[in-house]
Order: sequence, then C-alpha cells, then structure tokens
Amino acid sequence: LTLVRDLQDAARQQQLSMVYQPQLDARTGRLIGVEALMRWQHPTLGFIPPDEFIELAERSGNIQRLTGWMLDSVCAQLQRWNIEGHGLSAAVNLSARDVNDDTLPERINDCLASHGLTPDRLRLEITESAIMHDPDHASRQLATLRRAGLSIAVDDFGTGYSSLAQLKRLPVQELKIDKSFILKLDESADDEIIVRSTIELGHNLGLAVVAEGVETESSRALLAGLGCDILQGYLFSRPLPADQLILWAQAHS
Ligand code: G
Ligand code: G
Ligand code: G
Ligand code: MN
Ligand code: NA
Repeated sequence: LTLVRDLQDAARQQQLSMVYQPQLDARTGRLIGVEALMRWQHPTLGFIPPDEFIELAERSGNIQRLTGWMLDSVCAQLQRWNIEGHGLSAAVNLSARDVNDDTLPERINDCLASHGLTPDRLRLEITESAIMHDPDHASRQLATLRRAGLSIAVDDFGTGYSSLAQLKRLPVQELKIDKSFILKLDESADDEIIVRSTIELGHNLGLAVVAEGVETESSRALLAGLGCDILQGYLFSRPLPADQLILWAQAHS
C-alpha cells in the first residue's frame, strides 16, 4: 500500500524518467524511430521494473495519471528534438486500461497539439492481450485513434490468442513479434518457423512487421532475409536517456 502512495508521488518527486530505444529499418539499418520506455527509480527500493509498477498502477487506479505523465514527457521530448532538428517519431506503450479509457484519444490529441506535434510522430504499442480483453471495444477505440492520424502496433504479438479474423478487422499498421520468439532465433528451428510465418501473415494483411529482442548479428541477418521490416534490440542499443539516444544516432548515421 505504501508502494501505491510512493507511485502516486513518483512523478512529483522526479523519480520517473523515460528512456528511448532505437528502431531501425531492417534493410538499410537507418534509424526510423524510437520506443519510449518508462523507468522508476524508487528512493529506497531502487529500480522497479515497469512490468511491476504498471500493473500496480492499473490495479490501484493510477494508470490514467501515469500514462498522462508519460505522454506529456514523450511529447515534450519530441518537441525538444524538433527544435534541435531531429524529426524523430516515438512508439509509446499503452496498457489494457488505457485502451478501455474513452478519454484517451482526446488526451493524446491535446498532448500532441500542446507540443506542436502532428499525430504521425506518435505510434501506439498495444499488447495483443490488452486488445483481446475486449476486442470489440478495443477495435472501436483503435479506429478512433487511427482516424486521428496515429499509427498502431500490436505489441508482444504471438503471446496472446487473437484469431486471424480478429486481427484482420483491427485498424492496426504494425505487428511487433514478441521477443521470446526472437531472442534464440539463431538457435531454434521452431522459433524460425514461427517468425517466418508471422512475417508472412503480417505482410499478407498489409502490415509492417517489427522484431524486438534482436541481440545477435546472426538473428539480424536472418530477420532481414525473412523480410522483417523493422528491428529493435540490444545488438543495436539498449534503451537510452534522450541525450545519449541522440549521440547514438549521430554515431550511427
Ligand atoms: O523496458 P522494459 O524496458 O523492461 O519494459 C518492460 C515492459 O514494460 C514492456 O512490456 C513495456 O511495454 C512496459 N512498459 C514500459 N514503459 C511503459 C509505459 O510507459 N507504459 C506502459 N503501459 N507500459 C510500459
Ligand atoms: O502499403 P501499406 O500502407 O498498406 O503498407 C503498410 C505497411 O506495411 C508499410 O509500412 C509497408 O512497408 C508494410 N508492408 C506491407 N506489405 C509489405 C510487404 O509485402 N513487404 C514489406 N517489406 N512490407 C510490407
Ligand atoms: O513493450 P515491450 O514488451 O515491447 O518492451 C520492450 C522490452 O524489451 C523492454 O523491456 C526492453 O528493455 C526489452 N528489450 C529490448 N531489446 C531487447 C533485447 O535485445 N533483449 C532483451 N532481452 N530485451 C530487450
Ligand atoms: Mn512495446
Ligand atoms: Na513487446
């Protein structure tokens, strides 16, 4: 319970921060955007992983505020990068409750507008399980976000239970293959079969396919050969604070 109170104070106490991980064009190796990931440095407990505090925020009714802080923080960063001449786009993660929150599209629009950003600068990552929690509602919500000009990725794809029919109806532009299928791709024939057919599935539905958890050069080469569109992983970079991300981008351009 005190952890819930700590979380409520975390933003004000400046214990929250965002880190950014490069996403690269698989064909050219060029930086095409970043994924924004939240971090919480607790004053006595140290680093608390986002899986844990996001779930805590969802259960304790604090996710709307936390997501609001995250959106504002990422949009402020994109605006600063704009001013410095870096026209980057960022993927942000939304939780199941965010997806069910009917005020979300308006809050995202307001946040973009107040930072002078066009909607194509934000990409939304929503897990397969968050969508499948209430597929009909999620589908309407995603359609609203799509009409507002935001692009949407199905995150952790392959770990949930979406049917082909459900997937086909969703207004999404990207499939993001879960890292559990990518981490040992260069050793596992089973994973290679799964990844190969997921890339085919995505392309047959007109979607770009992203692989996260790319840690080795052999996995990178395999994914590029399979036609995967976008790559993300420790092979290229860990998630970095904003200033380091720019240094990384300058060293790799
Ligand atoms: O960053 P890793 O860096 O440990 O992230 C672990 C998990 O936490 C990922 O599944 C990621 O989607 C989730 N996560 C990270 N940042 C955020 C965030 O800002 N909002 C939500 N909802 N989830 C996040
Ligand atoms: O053409 P359209 O806007 O529907 O494509 C959406 C996204 O899906 C684009 O980013 C495009 O790169 C990707 N895409 C669709 N089909 C394919 C395909 O067959 N191969 C590759 N590499 N990308 C595809
Ligand atoms: O939202 P999502 O689950 O997609 O968040 C991405 C997660 O994957 C974050 O926790 C991020 O730190 C992690 N990640 C990114 N690249 C790699 C990688 O190459 N290997 C591993 N093990 N984790 C990664
Ligand atoms: Mn993600
Ligand atoms: Na993921």
